[in-house]
Amino acid sequence: MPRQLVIANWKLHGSIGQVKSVLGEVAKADLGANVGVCVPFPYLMLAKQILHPTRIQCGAQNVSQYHIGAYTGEVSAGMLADVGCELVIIGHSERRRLFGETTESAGIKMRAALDAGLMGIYCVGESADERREGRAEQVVIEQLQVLKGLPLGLFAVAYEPSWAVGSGMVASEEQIAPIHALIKNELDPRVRVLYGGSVKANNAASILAVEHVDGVLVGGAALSSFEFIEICKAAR
Ligand code: G2H
Repeated sequence: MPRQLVIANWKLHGSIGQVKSVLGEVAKADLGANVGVCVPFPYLMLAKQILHPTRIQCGAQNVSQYHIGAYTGEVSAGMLADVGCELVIIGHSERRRLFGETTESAGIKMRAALDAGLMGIYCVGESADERREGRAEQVVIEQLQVLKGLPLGLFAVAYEPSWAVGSGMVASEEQIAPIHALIKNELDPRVRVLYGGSVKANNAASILAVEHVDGVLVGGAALSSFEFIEICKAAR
């Protein structure tokens, strides 16, 4: 069985000092998992430089759907690859909710990322209302449609119910396992499916032990080298 993946999502956090101190510690640690760290754009080259001697991959948290041209403020997949990025998170619930990301635009970004040789981490997940209304499965299936036909092995899916994101409320095993199974059933059993939403050092082992969980996407806890290293060590 391939090793589980642990991906850090720093969101809008960090500074040169924090990147140096946290990633410096992470780079020195003996991590069993396949690990990636997604930092804000300005810190990508520094992160790459620090992580270069390790197997830890470096990634961004968004990418443009455009390749080149008059698109002020955009960063292309080719530019990410050019600075040594290997990963990019696409369609995170915060981008969908706060910045108008749609399933359609996220799908275009996934193709742009894969074309540039990046691994796409595509986020799906329902809101609290959608779960209450019994629509979690339907929402996730709709979000997955844009992945149909993409080459397996070049992307992973992160199931992040938005009510669990940054809230301290972790989805239960009974909520995680069926959605992960649904994602594999909808795409392919070999697609890696990560769980994201309030993963911490003290709950990582139990989440990583849930059936069909191939790894975790970690937000707040990834800003502490101690917590993040503990989470990586919990991976199989
Ligand atoms: C979910 C997760 C990382 P947190 O957004 O993508 O963040 O672990 O802070 O809930």
